[in-house]
Amino acid sequence: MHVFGRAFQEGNFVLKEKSYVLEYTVERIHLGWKVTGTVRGRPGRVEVFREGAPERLLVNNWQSWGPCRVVRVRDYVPPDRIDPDWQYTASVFPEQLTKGLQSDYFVASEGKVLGFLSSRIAHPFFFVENGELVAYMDFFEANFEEPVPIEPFVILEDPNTSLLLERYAELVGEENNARRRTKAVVGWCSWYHYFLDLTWDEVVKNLKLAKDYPFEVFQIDDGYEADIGDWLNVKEGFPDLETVARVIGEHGFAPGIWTAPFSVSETSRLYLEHPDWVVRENGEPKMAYRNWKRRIYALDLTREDVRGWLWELFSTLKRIGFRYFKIDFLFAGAIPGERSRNVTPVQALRMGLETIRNAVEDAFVLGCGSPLLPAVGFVDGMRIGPDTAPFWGDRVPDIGAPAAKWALRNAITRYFMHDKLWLNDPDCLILRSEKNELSPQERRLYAFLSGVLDGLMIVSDDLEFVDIEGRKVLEETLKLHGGKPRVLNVLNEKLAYEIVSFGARSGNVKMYVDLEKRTFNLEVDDGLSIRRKTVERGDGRKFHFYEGVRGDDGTQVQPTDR
Ligand code: 7D0
Ligand code: MG
Repeated sequence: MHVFGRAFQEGNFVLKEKSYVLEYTVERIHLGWKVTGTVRGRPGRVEVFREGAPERLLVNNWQSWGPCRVVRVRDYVPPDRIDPDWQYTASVFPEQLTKGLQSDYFVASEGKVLGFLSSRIAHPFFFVENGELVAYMDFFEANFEEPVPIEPFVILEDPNTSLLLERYAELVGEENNARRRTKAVVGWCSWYHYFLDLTWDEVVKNLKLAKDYPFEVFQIDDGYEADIGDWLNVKEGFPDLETVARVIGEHGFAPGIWTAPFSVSETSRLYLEHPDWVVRENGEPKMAYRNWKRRIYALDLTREDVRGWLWELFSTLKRIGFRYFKIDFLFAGAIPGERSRNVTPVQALRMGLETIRNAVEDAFVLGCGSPLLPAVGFVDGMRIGPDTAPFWGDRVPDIGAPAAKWALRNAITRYFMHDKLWLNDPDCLILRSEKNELSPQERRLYAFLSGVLDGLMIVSDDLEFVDIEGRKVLEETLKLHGGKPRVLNVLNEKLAYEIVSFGARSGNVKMYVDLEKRTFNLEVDDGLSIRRKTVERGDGRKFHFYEGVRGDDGTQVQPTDR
């Protein structure tokens, strides 16, 4: 094992290269070693670590929607083409994906976790080349006259890989001053029923029905706005956003709203008025991605005027009553390209995230479509998987496309980030009995597993279609919530997981879930000899559910004060 090209050894070292000087320390920490240091000059791409690649590797994509999965290193076949419309969801360096196996930020293998503790300036990642696992930090084109900190790197070893992943997340949380809210966010979101066909009548209808649910937050998603970028202009049929927030607040919920704040549609007023605000390539506006049948550009977040606009936008939304902000397609803020200042794309992204955080003060921010490490410390919650869907998605490829199956897989493999980097959002529960291809068992599997994993609990249904059975599923789900989850066999390849959660509201919970067979088995033990009942069957087996409620989850999203 080599660190900065030198056989592994504790101590202080200096690496002098033509274009940069890197001073670093390798020191022992609990369960392993930590590498810290500073760099000056124009480092470009720096090799941090190198050793023989293990047989199986947990590889992680850089942003919310991308897969986090176990790969057999020798069998890995890179894709021969990356969809240019979505290339930057796959990587900040999409060109290299056809050349080999990449993992962003960390990797795990049996008994070992290698990971970077931050992405403040550089993009840190792993690549398998010629049977070797190599870690890099890429500083893009940046040139540092004064030394800047490198992204700290850790090597962790213990037979219990789950423990190591949790330890890694703990270190990342400390390093980035992670925001730590400990209580549940339970709510409603419009997306997975209404998609872009949201209407104000349906919002009001659901607000009335929501009174019977334990929701804190009521969030409108994509489908209210005039265009991408024109967030304060509503589409036809919607009242102004001040009214939207007021009506939601009057029904007793914290008003929530979706935006894609670093994205600008080619058709938007924002772009027509400020064509100079977007990231460029060879002087021309650069497409960040294509969606809504349009080219989407990325805001240049290094511009003072852009950040002024962003601050105005979010402080206005806060002032008119919104308290929960789902901010989406954040990767756009970090695409490589020409910006007003010579900082890295990662620094640019963080300038935008910092501006939003300052504008909304202590309102709840949910990151989505977001590079993971750069967002730690700015967001309260984070989507950690692809979109769910009202279908299982057995034939949907595992590349970030909507599917209940792949959303759940990521919720499992990234479970350890929860409560350490942010609150994990496993994406919405879909409980309705109509307009839903999920079987009753698949709905319960999704909900119960989300409960056991302790993340956000957001329902996304036309509540008119949620029957007594759906209501019961939500009630049972909330009893499984509130514990400390651990996935015992996170590196298994069969998508058959064994998960425990200590101290959930109904007691200690054990859940076996098989995402291929779509079956589960759930056991609850409250440590007392109280009555237990059989509630559900998975895979033909019975499991037992104990009565009783424990713990408390108060409100953590501020209500709008009026
Ligand atoms: C996830 C993708 F991989 C690609 C994409 F174009 C969108 C996406 O999910 C976002 C977008 C779909 C919407 C609204 O436009 C929802 O808010 C969803 O929850 C997000 O994750
Ligand atoms: Mg918790």
